[in-house]
Amino acid sequence: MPDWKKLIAAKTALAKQGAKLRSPRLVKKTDKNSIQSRTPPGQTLVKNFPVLDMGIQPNITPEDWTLTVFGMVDNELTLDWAALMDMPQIERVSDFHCVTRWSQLDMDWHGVLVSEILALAHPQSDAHYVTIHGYDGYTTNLPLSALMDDDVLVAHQVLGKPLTREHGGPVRMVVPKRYAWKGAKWLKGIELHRYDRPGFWEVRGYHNEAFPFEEQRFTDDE
Ligand SMILES: Nc1nc2c(c(=O)[nH]1)N[C@H]1C(S)=C(S)[C@@H](COP(=O)(O)O)O[C@H]1N2
Ligand SMILES: [Mo]
Repeated sequence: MPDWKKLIAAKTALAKQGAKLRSPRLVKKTDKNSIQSRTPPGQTLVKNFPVLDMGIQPNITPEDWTLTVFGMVDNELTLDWAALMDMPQIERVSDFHCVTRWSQLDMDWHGVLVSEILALAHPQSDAHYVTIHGYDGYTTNLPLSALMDDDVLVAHQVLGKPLTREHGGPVRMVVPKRYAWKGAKWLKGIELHRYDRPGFWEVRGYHNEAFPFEEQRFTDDE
């Protein structure tokens, strides 16, 4: 078993104090307004896609993988790899912002719109919040409406290749408008609720909304 207390303390310290990343290849600062305006306050651009998780990286093959949509839905469903591949495949290029203060721009995610998967499940009218579950036991929470955005994907490919295990392969979620902890790696379930239920980091003081341009890192960062 990993030493949870130690891991959590270390990660929280990293996010609070700023970037002491192991060896990020820092992107040269440019004068380009577009890049500057796309970089949230307190973030440093990187090009090397660091790995961030609790140190448990479940080994899920496409054959093993399923995604279940459950809770307040009229049509609870489980998709396997073949079912996911049968859905419309899209690409979305978006920016990735980790609360530990690195951002990587122009990530080319491939996958399926979460809104399309949710539509198949027929959310009940009083379902307003979701818990996203990972195979490592990780959870994170969002308003259901946040998953309807056109850039929110169940993704199986990035940077031109299938998602590696360390980055959440075979399938993860990406929610580009929020800090990256809102996107579960090794995606296993989407659970719909009437009321909000804080996830793994959210019960440990991370901000419930997590908008990077508002620097909503911790609950006390209003
Ligand atoms: N299942 C799961 N998903 C997770 C995490 C995790 O520990 N478990 N960590 C989150 C955090 S804090 C970040 S910053 C991103 C990092 O994704 P990456 O490792 O692909 O960079 O994954 C998020 N999704
Ligand atoms: Mo993170």
